[in-house]
Order: sequence, then structure tokens, then C-alpha cells
Amino acid sequence: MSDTINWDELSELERIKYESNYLRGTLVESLADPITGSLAFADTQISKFHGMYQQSDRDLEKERKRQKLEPAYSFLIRVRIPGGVVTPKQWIQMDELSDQYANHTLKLTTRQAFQLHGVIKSNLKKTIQGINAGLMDTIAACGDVNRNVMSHPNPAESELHAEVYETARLISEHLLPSTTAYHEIWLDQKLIDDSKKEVEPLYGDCYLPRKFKITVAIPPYNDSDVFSQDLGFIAIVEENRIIGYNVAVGGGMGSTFGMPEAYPRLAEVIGFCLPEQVLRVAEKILLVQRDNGNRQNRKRSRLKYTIDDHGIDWFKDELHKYLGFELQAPKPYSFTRNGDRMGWKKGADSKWSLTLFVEGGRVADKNGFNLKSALREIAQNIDGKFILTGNQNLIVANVSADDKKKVSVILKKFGVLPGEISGLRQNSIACVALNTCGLAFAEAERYLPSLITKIESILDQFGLFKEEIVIRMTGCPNGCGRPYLSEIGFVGKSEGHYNLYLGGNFNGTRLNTLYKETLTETQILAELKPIIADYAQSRNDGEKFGDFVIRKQYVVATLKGIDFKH
Ligand code: SRM
Ligand code: SF4
Repeated sequence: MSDTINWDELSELERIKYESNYLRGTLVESLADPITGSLAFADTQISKFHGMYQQSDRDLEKERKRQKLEPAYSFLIRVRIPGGVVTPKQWIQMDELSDQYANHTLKLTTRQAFQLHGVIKSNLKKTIQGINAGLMDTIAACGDVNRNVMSHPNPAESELHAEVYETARLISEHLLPSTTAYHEIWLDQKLIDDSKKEVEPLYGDCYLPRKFKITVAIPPYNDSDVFSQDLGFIAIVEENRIIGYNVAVGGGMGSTFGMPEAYPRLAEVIGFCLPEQVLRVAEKILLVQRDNGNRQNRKRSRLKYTIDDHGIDWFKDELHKYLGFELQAPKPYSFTRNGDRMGWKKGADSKWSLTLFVEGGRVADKNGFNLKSALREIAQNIDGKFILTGNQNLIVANVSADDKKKVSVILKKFGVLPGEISGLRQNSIACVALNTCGLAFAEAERYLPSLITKIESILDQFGLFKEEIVIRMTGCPNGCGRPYLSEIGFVGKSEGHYNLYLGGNFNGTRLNTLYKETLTETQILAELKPIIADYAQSRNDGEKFGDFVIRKQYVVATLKGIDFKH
């Protein structure tokens, strides 16, 4: 078959995938090479499908170069956790692995997964084995496959929420690659003798053209930003029963400065399917993308571009052919918000859950705020669930009334006092950026908290400290913190400089618009202050900040991804 492919026309990654023998590459040899802390180039690409990225400490970049040393290589490991739900035992396992092999922190990601940072090559296998010993895995957490499937984060909230979570879990299992390379390389399990006989029935030998992302939402909560995903299922509830799902396709946040053809785009609702059709619909949408996505240019290879290049009607026709039936017309639905609802809540089964704000998703012990120790002690002492949200926060769920008191006591003991934060901070997301992300132009996770403190003091002056406003920052335009769906968005341009975007809405159904470019902190604060003052004075009753800036014409609403400007 390789004779019939003109590799020169395709992106380099296509050949690497094809020649990898179903994701084996030369990973075993790369791992065994003692000379370097890195992997061979092709293996850096293949290892993504196994849930890891090779990185280097960017804080040390210049000094290492000066000393003529290779970069300080280490790896991030991403754990696949459909719907973000783990047991206390699994939490403890991750906590221990972070201390044993990583940088003593846990990162809760914007896709309800764990990341470990700073794992050196010689510890990769032990870490992956530790994760698997905790009955978790890292398969397909990265790479050109379907990634961790998200869902509304609290199955304990009601039976409907449990059903939505189960749907997400089943989709994730259904779309896993079938190669046994992962088990062979990391777990020393030789599952079949002749790997050449192996096939990937869904993915084929070149996998997808690019990453693929799915969520399952349950209105009115858009807490996994359904319109930012390649594929979103929106639960339709009638008489307290999920009668099916609206199907939304073609969302994505990634964009590139100076490339107008690479833009964020919101998913479009194309129809409705029954609960029993969900797996087939997910699979066939993935296959339409597998067979038609752009394999030449990775900047244009997500489903959103396949749809924009061919048209949504073509996409629907093609999907219906793959499905062998037509989706029904979409049903009405409405979202009210896209962030998390903080604090204690009682579930349908009379158990309690606490949604805790985790700044930047980083679970650490720092400056007397010992969140990591607190959560470890909670996991050791309560019988519940830990649920990672799509906004980098954490829900301690399924807690009995007695344990509820215990949780509060433990949090206080470790200096974690939920509830004392502003509405702005509660609704903040910052991507990782420096020092680990190789693509960052500027800080995000390490900087946003202090910027928020300064914006808070402006909000406080105008009596808006508790006002919920969605604010997001990323260190580059790739969009990992979904900045283009925020009411106030910052995207890093260079060290200390950010583009400022305004006018997304509170329920995550509108892209924001570039307001000012390449601002320093002083300029950001100077730009925001008069707008906040105006908002305090002349907003309508209940009017959210993102809607206000559009009504007052600070920016014009972005109606289509293709019209988005950097
Ligand atoms: Fe992301 C690449 C971190 C969610 C769009 N993302 C990266 C890498 C792996 C950098 C790299 O390729 O070398 C970052 C690693 C940084 C680090 O040191 O940890 C990275 N992305 C993250 C996380 C950890 C951000 C966070 O702070 O939570 C999120 C992990 C999610 C997970 O558990 O799977 C994360 N990334 C997202 C999202 C949000 C989402 O999925 O809901 C997006 C936007 C949605 C989308 O995909 O369109 C996103 N990441 C990207 C892109 C741009 C993709 C594109 O279509 O252009 C890249 C770059 C790429 O793929 O070339 C990227
Ligand atoms: Fe890195 Fe950019 Fe993603 Fe932030 S948005 S984690 S800087 S790739």
C-alpha cells in the first residue's frame, strides 16, 4: 500500500504514523538509549498516542545552551479519565506518583484529565505502570485519535447526570485504538505474537488526520464548552428522561497568529439522535473525518476545516451515507452558563458534593495554601468520588452528611477556604504555558492569578467583586484554555504581552472578538478600567459583561469562526 501513497504530498506525520507499525515505532530502543534524555524524533510523535509529550524546562533553556548541555528534557503524562471521575484510591495513587516521579504537583486539565509534569525518560515506564496499577491508563490521551471524552462533571447530581456520564464513558471505550503496542511497550504484556496481523478497524494505519474531541453536555450547563469540540452531544430531556441527543459538529479553538485560514470555530447543531444511536453516530462522524480530513497541512486538518472546506450540507449527506439513516431535526435546548457552580450541593441521593476552585488546575502545596495535602487527607478519609471538571476544578462528590463536616475541617486545617474568592477568579482558566509548554509565547498559569488580583481591585472599587465574569488566558493562540469562549480573554503574543479579546458570552455560545493587541499589564488594566466602570454604571438588569460590551459597541460580535481576527 505504501507504494500507492505519494508521501511528498502529505504531512511528515502521516508517514511516521504509517511506518510506526501501529504505534510501536522505535520506542523501546529510544527508551533504552542512555546517552540522551530525549526520544528519537519519530518516537516523540508516536509517544503522544501513548499519552505523553516530550518537553524541556524552558526556564533553564538559555543557561543549558550556554553550558552546551542538551535541554533539560522531561515528559508530561496525561491520564485518560472519561467524564473526569476517579475514586479516592485513584486520587491517592496519582498524588503518590506525582511525588515519586513528577514535579510534586497534579495538573487538572481543561478536558477533565490529570497531567503529571517533569517525568524523566528513565521514570516513564514506572510511572505509566503506576497509573495502570491504579486502574487508569494514558492510551489515546494525546495524538491523532479520539481524546478523553468529557461530560457534565457530576454523575451524583441526578440519574440523568449519571446517564450522561455513562454515555461519555462508553464513547471513550468504543473509540479507543485497538493496537496492543501500549501494553507491550509500557506494561510488558505481549498480547499477540505477530503484530503485523493486527488491524485498527476504526483508525486504519494512518489514524486520524489530527486530534478529535468529544463531549456530552446536559443543558442548562455548558460546563464542558460543547461548541468548542469536534463533536458534542447535547442531552435532550423530556419528562425527566433523556430522549436523545442533539449532535453538534466542527468546533475547535486552535488558531495561529498571522494565518487567517487557521481560526477558532463553534460547532453547529446538525440533528438529533436517539440514545441507542450515540455510539454509531460518534463512530461515523469520526470516520467521515478520517476519510476526508486534510492530511497535507496539519494547520487545516481538524474537522472544523473539513466542514468549512466542503460545506455543512455535504458533511450531513456524507454522514447520513456512513450511518445508513438520517439524523432527526434538532430539538430545542438552552444553556445558561459555561463555568462550574462552586460550593456544596445536595444530590438526588441526598449525598453532598463540593465544587472546589483549583487555580490554574494546579494541585500543589504552596504558601500555606496546602491543597494537595488537604485533598490527600480527604481521599484517605472519605468514601466518595473525585471528579475533575472541564474548567480545571475539582468536585468532591458522593459525600455523606457526616463526611461533609470532615471535609470542611480538613480543608480549613490545610488553609483552603472555599468561598472567599471573587466571581472573576472562580470563572478563570489558565493553560499551562511556561515553563513546560514548548509552544508558549508568554506566561499563563503562573501569571493569571496576579493579574486577576489587580483586576479584582478595580471590580471591588465598583462593587463588582462577586460578579461572575468568565476570564481565560493562554500562552499562545492554540486555545488550550478555550480563551475564545470567554468574556475577557488573553492570548500571549510574546513575553509580557497579550492580545485582549472581549464579548464572548457567559453560556459559551459566542466567540469573542479582538479588542486590543499586544498589551502590557499596565495597558491591560488601563483598557479594562473604564469598561468595568461603564459596566457598573450602565448595565441592564442581569446583563452579563460579555453581552454588555457588545451592546455598548466596545466590540462587534463574532458570528462565524471564519470572520475571527487575531
Ligand atoms: Fe492543548 C497542544 C496543554 C486542552 C488545543 N496542549 C498542547 C500541548 C501538548 C503543547 C504541545 O503540543 O507541545 C500543551 C502541553 C502543555 C503542558 O506543558 O502541559 C497542551 N491542552 C493542554 C492542557 C493541559 C491545558 C490545560 O492547562 O489544561 C489541556 C489538556 C487537555 C486534556 O486533558 O486532553 C489542553 N488544547 C486543549 C484544548 C481545550 C479542550 O480540548 O477543550 C484545546 C482547544 C480545543 C481544540 O482542540 O480545538 C487545545 N493544544 C491545542 C492545540 C491546537 C489544536 C489545533 O486544532 O490547532 C495544540 C497544538 C497542536 O495540536 O498542534 C495543543
Ligand atoms: Fe501551550 Fe499554547 Fe496550549 Fe497554552 S494554549 S498550553 S501555551 S499550546
